[in-house]
Amino acid sequence: MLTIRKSITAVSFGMALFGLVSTVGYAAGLKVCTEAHYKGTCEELGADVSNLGKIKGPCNGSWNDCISSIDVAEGVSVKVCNDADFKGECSVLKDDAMDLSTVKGPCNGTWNDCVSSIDIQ
Ligand SMILES: [Ca+2]
Repeated sequence: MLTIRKSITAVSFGMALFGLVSTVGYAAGLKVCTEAHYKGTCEELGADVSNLGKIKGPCNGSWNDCISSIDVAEGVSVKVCNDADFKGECSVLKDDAMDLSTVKGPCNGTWNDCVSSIDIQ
């Protein structure tokens, strides 16, 4: 797993969330969090993850079926899948993933606590 550093030069010129903090762009990646609105425990991912179950995280020791929000850099899309190795049902998300419980998906109707692999596009 690659971890990217926040780049202070990559501050997003998009909407500042709640007017408090400007969204930091993740140059080639994204940030995943255990709670909606980029709260809870978060981790930056700089590369595709074919199996979140192998990434150390807060849900039974991994990030599998754990993600509730995904902060995506401007211009970056991510494909999320509900099984490892980009299998099962997949959806492409743009910058509207601040609350996966509102995004239609295969786990009780949403993508909340559902993502098992994630492909940065
Ligand atoms: Ca899953």
